[in-house]
Amino acid sequence: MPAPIPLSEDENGHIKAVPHQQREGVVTKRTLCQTCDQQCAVVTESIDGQVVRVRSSDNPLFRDHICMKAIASPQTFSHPDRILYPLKRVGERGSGKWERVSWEEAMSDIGTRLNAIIETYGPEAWAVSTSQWNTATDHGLGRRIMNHVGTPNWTSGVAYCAGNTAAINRMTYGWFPLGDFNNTKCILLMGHSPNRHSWTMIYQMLRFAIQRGAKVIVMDPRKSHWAEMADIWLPLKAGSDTAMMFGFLKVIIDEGLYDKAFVKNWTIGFDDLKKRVDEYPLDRVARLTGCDPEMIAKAARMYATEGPSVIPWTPITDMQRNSTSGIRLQSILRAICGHIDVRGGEIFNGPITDFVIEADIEMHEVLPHAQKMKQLGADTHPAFTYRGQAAFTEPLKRIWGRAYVNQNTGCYMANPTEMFRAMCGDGPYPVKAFFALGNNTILSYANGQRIIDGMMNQELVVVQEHAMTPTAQLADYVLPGDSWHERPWLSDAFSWGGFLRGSEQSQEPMGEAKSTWEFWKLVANAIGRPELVPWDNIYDFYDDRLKGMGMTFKEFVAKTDVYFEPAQFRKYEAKGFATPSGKVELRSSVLEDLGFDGLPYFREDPELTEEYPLKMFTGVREDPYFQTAGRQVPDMRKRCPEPRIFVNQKTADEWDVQADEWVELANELATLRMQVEINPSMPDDLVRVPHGWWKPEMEIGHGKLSGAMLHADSLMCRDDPEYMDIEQGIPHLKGIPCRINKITTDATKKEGQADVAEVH
Ligand SMILES: Nc1nc2c(c(=O)[nH]1)N[C@H]1C(S)=C(S)[C@@H](COP(=O)(O)OP(=O)(O)OC[C@H]3O[C@@H](n4cnc5c(=O)[nH]c(N)nc54)[C@H](O)[C@@H]3O)O[C@H]1N2
Ligand SMILES: Nc1nc2c(c(=O)[nH]1)N[C@H]1C(S)=C(S)[C@@H](COP(=O)(O)OP(=O)(O)OC[C@H]3O[C@@H](n4cnc5c(=O)[nH]c(N)nc54)[C@H](O)[C@@H]3O)O[C@H]1N2
Ligand code: SF4
Ligand SMILES: [Mo]
Repeated sequence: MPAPIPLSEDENGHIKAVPHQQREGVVTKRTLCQTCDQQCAVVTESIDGQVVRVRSSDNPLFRDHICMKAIASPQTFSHPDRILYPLKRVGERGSGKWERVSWEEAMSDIGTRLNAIIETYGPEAWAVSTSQWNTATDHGLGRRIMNHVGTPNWTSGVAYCAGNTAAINRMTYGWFPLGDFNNTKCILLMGHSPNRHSWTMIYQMLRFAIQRGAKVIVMDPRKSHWAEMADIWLPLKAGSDTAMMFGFLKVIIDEGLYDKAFVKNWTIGFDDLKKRVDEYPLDRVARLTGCDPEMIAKAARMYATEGPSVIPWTPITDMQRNSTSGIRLQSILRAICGHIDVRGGEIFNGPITDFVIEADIEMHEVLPHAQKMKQLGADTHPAFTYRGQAAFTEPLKRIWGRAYVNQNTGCYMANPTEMFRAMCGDGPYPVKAFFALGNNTILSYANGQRIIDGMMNQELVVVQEHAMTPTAQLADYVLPGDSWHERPWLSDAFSWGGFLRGSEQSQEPMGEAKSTWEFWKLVANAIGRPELVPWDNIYDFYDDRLKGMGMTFKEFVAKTDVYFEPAQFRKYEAKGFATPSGKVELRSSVLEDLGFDGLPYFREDPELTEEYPLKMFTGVREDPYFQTAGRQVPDMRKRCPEPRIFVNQKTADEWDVQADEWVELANELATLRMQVEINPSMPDDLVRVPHGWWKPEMEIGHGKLSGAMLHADSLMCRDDPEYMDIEQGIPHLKGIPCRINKITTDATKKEGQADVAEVH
């Protein structure tokens, strides 16, 4: 096997792409990187059938759309610890003992056991958690099988990130629009902070927009690199974005800066909204957010009048206890300022004509109504469940021709917290079979301990992975997933972008790795429902979906880098919006019918206590890793070897901690161990906690989970009602009370040191 080419570094340790040399025997393929959801167009180079290098695309449109994770991907995918064969648990669940089995043996047992569980407890006892992009080749096949079998209990990481945004945007105008970064004149970043190695494509697009003269407003408690270059930086308190947007609206409405004709003709509920906004005079907003009222007013005027403006999608507002109101206020701002479905604003891209979209594959219409209503969370936090989205079926049909169009896979999800409760036996009915596909479940939601308990309480746990993650360690079967080097792909940007792109397969799968699409085909066979997947292989499947466009997948990829239909603006003038009223619902009839406030509101965080006087947020993504993945890759790990909290010097002094010191970070749920970074970007009394830490080199098995029990933020993320959004039921990851403990006792000190020593 040829060795992957090592990364080339400059004198600062930064990654340099190696200049492209056409070497003899090198085969190049045009691909879409799927290490994160950006899907950057990149070129793979293979020698003797193995990808050894990944470089930037030759298409000038995509120049420099590449980050260190893509460049490191040959090293990541050929890592000696990669899962390459099906593994079956031997011994107790979580004992860390495995034997290699064939796919046939694994799938036959999985099929038999799944059928037995469905027969005993009902189909809803089968729950699935996935990632949107790690399982990109799924293309809705999993939902299709689940819908036919009769279980609504599918959830995903997108419940906290972009999927839930899509579902809530619909409450206002029936769809989740996408920013026209190429033509915008004003960008409002609500925390969102892409950089060279974090969402590289968006980073490049934002930079180009600024070079063209676009204004930038940044809301961020931390002085991020975007805050430094912004026209206006609002250093708001963590978790106060919703209050801030009320301040924007107060100024915009009072000063008449909104699009009056649009509001008159295309919205309902403006007077009610105005009354609610009047409850938020600027001095109140200034108190709630900690920002200068004059600066708030300036920013609001800039957003309203110097547009067309965009509020790029951001997970920051997805993960707050006022998240539904926050996302609603974003959409209300866009709408009343006239920034929707206009050039340079936020555009309603519909499904591509003559293409079989994922909603057509998913077939939500076959799941009986009674089963839809059983979806976990439907009663308590329905916003993104079938129940919460039911009012959109008719409007979606009217506008886009289909009753169930999913966007970012997020519009028909079970609520994760309710799902894990049911897995523990504390739900309305038992969940007894759990599949995690490309999703490190224990680390990727809130209240990780409950997820562990829920997994331990299952009769069948199946994980498809690249690595022996903490989640895989509690499985009955760990099945090898292929990588994006090893599969073809057809992307419609999860029905969000309105464009279509293809990715060539660069090499054969290593070992016995299979795509998630193939996994689901095997599941359909194993449960005796082969008719649900009538395609022989993924190429047939893609060809079938492209048939209406008159080409095969291979023809499509050979010809096209990006396929899109020319943008049309103000499409609502012909058919209205995909809401029950056909208008932009400033006061949401859907939320009201579900029993919630139809207008946005702000709930203040509970008072801090003496025990937990600090606040923490999870985030500021780490360049070398994608979320919980990649810490086994040496070239990446050396850039970010340990989980580090950021605090400023003042907070460090108050808590008597030094740079690089190992400390405990504690709250009601857990005590983690992290290293201190004194970071001047941080405000007082706020702690940044990195997301998704575990150490693949540490001991596996229940109770240890390769260091996850010491380092995973999910263990500290609260999902009790005080710290959850009401309508969606997602946790507040931007302002959880906590404290710092010095590691004092000899025993813990020793353990702490051992932990550190193991890594170096
Ligand atoms: N507590 C907490 N929870 C969070 C967040 C947080 O900050 N804190 N962040 C949220 C956000 S923003 C997101 S986007 C989600 C992310 O949630 P996920 O996307 O589910 O999480 P990842 O850690 O990226 O990926 C999980 C696993 O996929 C595996 N994998 C990678 N590629 C492939 C593949 O091609 N095939 C297969 N089968 N497996 C693959 C990786 O090895 C990794 O273990 O988590 C959300 N959850
Ligand atoms: N290298 C790399 N890149 C990634 C990822 C990765 O894991 N690794 N993950 C990708 C994914 S899935 C996502 S969702 C994105 C997330 O990427 P971003 O949207 O950039 O989110 P974060 O990096 O978590 O935090 C961005 C900023 O939010 C600020 N912030 C914290 N709390 C608040 C708050 O309450 N309000 C406001 N307004 N700001 C706040 C932080 O100070 C920080 O500067 O990154 C993507 N890019
Ligand atoms: S930002 Fe990096 S990891 Fe994400 S798709 Fe682009 S190259 Fe891949
Ligand atoms: Mo995300």
